[in-house]
Amino acid sequence: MKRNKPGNKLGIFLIVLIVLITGGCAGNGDSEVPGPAKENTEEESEMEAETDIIEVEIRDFKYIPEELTVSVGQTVRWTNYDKAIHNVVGSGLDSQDMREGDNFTFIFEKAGTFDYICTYHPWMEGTVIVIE
Ligand code: CU1
Repeated sequence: MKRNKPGNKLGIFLIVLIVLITGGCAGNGDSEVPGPAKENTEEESEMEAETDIIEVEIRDFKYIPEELTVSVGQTVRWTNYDKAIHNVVGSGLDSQDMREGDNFTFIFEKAGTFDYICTYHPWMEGTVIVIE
């Protein structure tokens, strides 16, 4: 019998040691539950609807629509479709002269009622009501 080979003894010892070590480690590894890697995908929508431009036509010596309700922060754009010169003046608005095809934009940043006229044709009246 050749049972006492030092190399064999050492080999078995090492195998047992490795099994114990890796077994223990594997157990720990399995029990480790990684937390859900949730990424915050909250969309920062720019509220495009709030920034849409509201159109007012100046046509046949009238503002169309004559009365308009918008929210604070919205933009109104007047466009002159008449051959005649018009303007939009009053309540802090002053478009200067608008020839055919010209437009004037204004951002309403405060709530309130904004009455305006055309200084060339003062019977032309318009109102923008701005709400919060
Ligand atoms: Cu006018």
